[in-house]
Amino acid sequence: NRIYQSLTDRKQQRKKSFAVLIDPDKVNDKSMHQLIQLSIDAQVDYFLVGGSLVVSSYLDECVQLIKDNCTVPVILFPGSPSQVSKYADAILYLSLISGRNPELLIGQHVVSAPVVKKSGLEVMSTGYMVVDGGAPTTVSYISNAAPLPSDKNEIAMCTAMAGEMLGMKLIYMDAGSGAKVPITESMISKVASCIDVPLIIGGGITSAEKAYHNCKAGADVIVVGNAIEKDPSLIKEMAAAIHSVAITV
Ligand code: 1GP
Repeated sequence: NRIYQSLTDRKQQRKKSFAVLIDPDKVNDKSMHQLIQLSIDAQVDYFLVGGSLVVSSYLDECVQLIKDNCTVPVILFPGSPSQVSKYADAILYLSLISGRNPELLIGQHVVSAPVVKKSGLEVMSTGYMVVDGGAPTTVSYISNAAPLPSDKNEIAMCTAMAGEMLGMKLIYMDAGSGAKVPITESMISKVASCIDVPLIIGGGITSAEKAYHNCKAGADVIVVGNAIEKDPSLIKEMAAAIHSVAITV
């Protein structure tokens, strides 16, 4: 469990991590090379690869391209059971604990279990909480489950605690890709205060400042996808902001 160990080690050392999210549907070899170089230069900590849909067949190639060109660990963030690539280092084994759709709580896991097991990937059990991002996001629509209301910190806390006590090794709170409204710092700090496992935050983070404040509030890993797709030069700023938190706290 090399990747999970790195996440918990970093948390223990109060180091914040930056994960760049790559949606295989939205990249090609050329844009990937640029993204990889920028990520190496900025000392990005992880790549997350996946998307709600992934209609292309670029997943394996995309992961291999990263592995061939850098040492940044690649973690799969699958939107569906078909998004498994043996070339990655680890996989977020997501259970949508904010929703009440049994398919995404356990059903798809049953279907994908043999493939995931055979892949040899490091499997990280993750309590996935989709929080209302101000307008329907792809994940809130596709999941067919109501997102957690963005102002109900207590529900978020209880959900995260339940996930941790059920044995989940990570909690990922996500406002959804391209969310209009990212998760509030107050929700992040409340949730961070009641769990011990690493807390991943993503969805609608578009500035280094927001990333910084999320880390201050208690996020351990910041995931950014959309904003970087639009402006890859943000990688440098965001990484610097996120990594600066450990020094100042
Ligand atoms: C989505 O948390 C990720 O699942 C990242 O969201 O694309 O809005 O950065 P963005």
